[in-house]
Amino acid sequence: MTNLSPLQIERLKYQPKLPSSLANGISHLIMNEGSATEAVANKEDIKNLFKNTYGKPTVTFQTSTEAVECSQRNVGVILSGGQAPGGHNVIAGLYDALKQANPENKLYGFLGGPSGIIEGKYVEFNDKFIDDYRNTGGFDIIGSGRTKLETEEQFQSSWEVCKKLNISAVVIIGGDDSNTNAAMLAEWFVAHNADIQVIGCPKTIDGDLKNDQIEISFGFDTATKTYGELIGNIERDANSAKKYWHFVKIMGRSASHVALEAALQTQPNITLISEEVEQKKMSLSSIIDYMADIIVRRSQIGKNFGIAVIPEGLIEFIPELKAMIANLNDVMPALEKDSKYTNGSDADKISIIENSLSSENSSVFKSLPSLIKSQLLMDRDPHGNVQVSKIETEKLLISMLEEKLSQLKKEGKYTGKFATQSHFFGYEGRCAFPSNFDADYCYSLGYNAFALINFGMTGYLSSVRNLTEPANNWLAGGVPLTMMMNMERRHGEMKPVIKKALVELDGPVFKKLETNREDWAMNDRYLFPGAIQYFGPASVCDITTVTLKLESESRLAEV
Ligand code: FBP
Repeated sequence: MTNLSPLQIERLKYQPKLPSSLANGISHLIMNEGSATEAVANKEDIKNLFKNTYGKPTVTFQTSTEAVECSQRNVGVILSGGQAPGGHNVIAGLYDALKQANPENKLYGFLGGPSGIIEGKYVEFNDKFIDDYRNTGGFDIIGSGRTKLETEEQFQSSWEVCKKLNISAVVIIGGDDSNTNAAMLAEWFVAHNADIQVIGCPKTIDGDLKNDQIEISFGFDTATKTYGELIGNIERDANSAKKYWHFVKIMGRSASHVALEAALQTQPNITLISEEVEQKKMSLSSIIDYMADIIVRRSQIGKNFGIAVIPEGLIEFIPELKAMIANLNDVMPALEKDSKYTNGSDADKISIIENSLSSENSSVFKSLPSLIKSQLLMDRDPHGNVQVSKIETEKLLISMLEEKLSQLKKEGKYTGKFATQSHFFGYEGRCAFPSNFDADYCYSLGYNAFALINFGMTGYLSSVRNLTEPANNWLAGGVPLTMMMNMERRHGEMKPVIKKALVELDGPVFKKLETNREDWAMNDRYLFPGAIQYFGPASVCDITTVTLKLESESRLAEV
């Protein structure tokens, strides 16, 4: 590779750490089975849809002194969904495990996400290919995509491609939607006696693919540290100039884990948490009242500046907007087949939508600025999700606050200045060099995925736990994908999907924000985490997120 930065050169040399249970290699492992599992909700529906892969036990690995034979295998790997730091290391870990197990093994990378396996677009990895990408950010090694695997034709052509390459296992590195793909493909292959295993790896900066067995998805650590650095820098700027309110929207499609973690790292004046908004049934105007109150009170003590952190998915949690978006999602599939709608201008579309929604939802839609209306009508992603990254919620809040504050000014209740800057931090963090934590975690997840393959498992998610401990104490194993599934409405139909883990309002992470919120609002307690450190004391370089630390402390306290 040419054009390498000094840091890139150093990171290529980093040797990621493995849990000690995997450190003796794939050929020296024992797999222990736990008890049978059940889906997180809609158990009967999920059991019926996944007749062959439902109810399997969780498994854990332990080293053994006896060597087991590792027969020759070809494996395919897919990067799926949004980029997350460490994806390349998952592939490196998988490759190293596979080659250590049997040098004749082959690893193929499907190009451009799940469409690669359907269309037979692939590369074969070799040492040089893999070495250029070790410990680097991005998914550019093979690219990614969001194709939903669900039709008979897609499954059939994936099978054909695997047969052609003699592939007996596929690893899908993805978030909740991509691992839903993995579960569907695993079931289909078993049902058709295809003899192809499917293993998932928990990826997503959103941090919403977690449960008792999966402590965190990879990428969350690096992405939140990157946003933490950026927010910290903005806090310092705001505190220096003392003239702007900064509104920072933070990526994280649905759950607010990323915004919450970034807030705990930096202690801004206002942090909105979507899950709380939903639970307290806060309307858009009550959110504005809450924010305006802090802005007014700060102005009374001479502080016409501050930082507000806003989760990307907020709009879908505000009750009246949530109901309206659900109605939109139901009416849009039919409208998208109607040329009057598809060929219409933005204004035509808005007017057709206003007439198609229920009267209550239509008036909510009408109350929004036209910019937000058009953004709400943009295409859904292939999994039926609103593309919240394209909705400028931070600007919506600013414009509503401007109105509210000028009203308060007229009433003589506010005399401050409200000058704003808006930011959206998302893409800045998704391809950063993985932190030491993500570099190690991802490598272990990939390595462990091959251990699951070698034991013949299918429909499992690679699981590495005990993550607040040093890497050698991490616990490696697997979790059946069906255990995380429930039924949800997508594109107007009920579908089996992996349930997203939302922020728990009675959990220790949110509680930490809640207890400090008023203090942080008025007394600038800004924290400046600085840039991610890769070299230096472990207390700085290997530190995990506040979320992981608080959740682990709380789990230990329960035992
Ligand atoms: P995944 O769930 O696929 O990991 O994607 C996460 C994410 O980064 C969200 O936080 C964000 O809303 C979305 O992807 C953006 O999607 P895109 O990359 O298509 O713009």
